[in-house]
Amino acid sequence: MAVPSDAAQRAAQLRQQLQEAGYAYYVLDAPILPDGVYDALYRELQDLETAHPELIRPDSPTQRVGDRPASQFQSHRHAIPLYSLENAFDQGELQQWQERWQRQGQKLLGELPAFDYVCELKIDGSALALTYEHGVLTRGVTRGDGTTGEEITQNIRTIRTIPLRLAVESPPPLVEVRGEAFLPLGEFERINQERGEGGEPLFANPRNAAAGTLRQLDPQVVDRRRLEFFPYTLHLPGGESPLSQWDSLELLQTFGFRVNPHRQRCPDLAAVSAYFEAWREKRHDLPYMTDGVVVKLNSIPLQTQLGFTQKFPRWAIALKYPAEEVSTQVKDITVNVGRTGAVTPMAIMEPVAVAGTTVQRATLHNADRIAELDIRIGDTVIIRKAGEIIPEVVQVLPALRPPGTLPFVMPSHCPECASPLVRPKTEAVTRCVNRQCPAILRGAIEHWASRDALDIQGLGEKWVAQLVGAGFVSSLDQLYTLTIEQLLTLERMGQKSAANLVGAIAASKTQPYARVLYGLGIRHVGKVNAEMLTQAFPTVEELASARVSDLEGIYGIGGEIAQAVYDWFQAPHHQTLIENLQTLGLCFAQTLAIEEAGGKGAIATPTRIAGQSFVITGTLPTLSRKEAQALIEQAGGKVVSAVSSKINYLVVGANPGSKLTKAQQLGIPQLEERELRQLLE
Ligand code: 3B8
Repeated sequence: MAVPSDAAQRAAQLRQQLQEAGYAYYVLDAPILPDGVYDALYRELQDLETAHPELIRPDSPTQRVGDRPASQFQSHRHAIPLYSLENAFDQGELQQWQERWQRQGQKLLGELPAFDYVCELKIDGSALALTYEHGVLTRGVTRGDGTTGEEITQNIRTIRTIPLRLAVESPPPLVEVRGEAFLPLGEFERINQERGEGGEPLFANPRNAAAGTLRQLDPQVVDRRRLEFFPYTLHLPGGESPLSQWDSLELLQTFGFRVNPHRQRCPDLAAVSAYFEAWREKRHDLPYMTDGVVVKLNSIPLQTQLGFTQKFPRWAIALKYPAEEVSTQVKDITVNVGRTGAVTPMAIMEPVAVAGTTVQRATLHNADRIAELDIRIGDTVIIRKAGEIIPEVVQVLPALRPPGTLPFVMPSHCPECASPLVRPKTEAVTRCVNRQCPAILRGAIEHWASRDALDIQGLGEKWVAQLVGAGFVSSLDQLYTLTIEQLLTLERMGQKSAANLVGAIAASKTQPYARVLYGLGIRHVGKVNAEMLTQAFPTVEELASARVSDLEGIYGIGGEIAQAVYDWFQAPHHQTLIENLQTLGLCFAQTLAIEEAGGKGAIATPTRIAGQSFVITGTLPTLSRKEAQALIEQAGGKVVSAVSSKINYLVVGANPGSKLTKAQQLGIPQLEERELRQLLE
């Protein structure tokens, strides 16, 4: 069936409008359309393309995120090798580099032409080569070994600062752009937090995180980690290249790229040094990692004449800031069993200051890493605060090794429960798989009680260890049957703390479904995924009976997550746990209270407190009693004067009266004013 020409025209117009709006939003950071309008245009284009798939173009904004994960990546040989840069670590080495290229230049040209330099910040990410054919992005390849990389076009398309089509009327037939893909620091931290919550190993630094993300098989996962890109070279094979690096960067900007704004022309090395010094401290305020400055000869004809050595361009060099690394001694190597059973070796070191903090533990990641570096107790090691976040051991100094040390061997049995550890062939992680392992149980309870999960105040590491040690809690649901009497048998537990803890545990029953789901600690299910899962499956019954394919159908839930959720619900002991928690009154459904709006024409008002009753005691920090009561009533709740087992919450201020004691005895949840306000939001 032929596509109506007006549909084709409209689709072309929408593509153009969306491309311009996306450019304004992502590249210029100056939106020209309200989000709602953008979304409406986007949906219109999507609908047109669904009705007429012939209209889909690879440069359509709808084609940024593919829906089919790759099974593996293809190798691709670079038409022009991707060289890396030679490093200079001080002004002397920089000077030597200048002398070297000048000697070479004189040899080739007889005399030295006038020259200047361009300085760019050295972005600490992953190098990419992008190909545009007739203006359309057709290929994206990683650096790999410089000669051959991996074709990851599908992933690169998700990067919003990379144009799918060059923004010029008649683009050159073939354009190759090179640059650095990177994760902004905020994204890096967000991803690591989510990974921590999901029980996954953390990325050591933004560079590893960017490289790991680019090699993800599932483009939806890539899309959720907002990678960015700064271009730095432009090749026009068979065409006329710009005459200078400076002009190349300008042209890249015209093509619709976001070019790093902190570039600078420098007439000589004194100006280069001034630029380097100016950024030494200031770079820490940038939202991305930089580890130095790239100095390039500006003249491209001169670059071409100088060419490359075996490994590096002669016309460019990276002037690096000293890495934040220090040496210290390893006093011990211990292993830590996390809530997923993952066993992580840790070095315990002489405390040492690095990048502004004192550290005495460093992660050794896994057994392979220890074997690779051959780290032993007693060794002097170099540690780095990678990405200024997690310290890691980067090097052992064998010259300083004391006599009589032995290679470290990973324990074969769990240090907590003595059951044999397992290591799946395809993974670097060693795990304890004993469901009753106290370390796993403690981790699971701590996670359940944590602020973003059930937020049980007062239930920290110390009490969890005692509760598990005493055998009072061997599964999450048993928290809810703890009594004050039991708690009083624990070391250093007083009457007041015991009552508070029982109250706090009971209060957690009112937490919403998404927090409960997150609290269960299913692998890969962090806060964000928990929220998405509860939106898509409003009850736990629906979620528990979902097939992998149903789960994968949700935006942002990739194959790995879907499988993990499915597997979790298949385990009979997890089914029992859900049943028990449900019986205890924990929330396993999205709640929407229905409020009658004056009889006829009832409307649904989403409020969490409709019909619930409150008692207020003591003086609240900012609200008077009347004000607090008014707020509660506006939100559909009611305020009563007497504490009984029927009330839902006690709102507690300064100098509370006997109502507090009574509420504690009854296990009534308590709220401070701040928490009340959150509840009413
Ligand atoms: C030639 C030029 C490698 C690079 C280059 O920010 C070459 O220019 C290179 F063979 O790796 N990380 C930059 C960055 C990296 C390179 C570069 N310019 N700004 C960077």
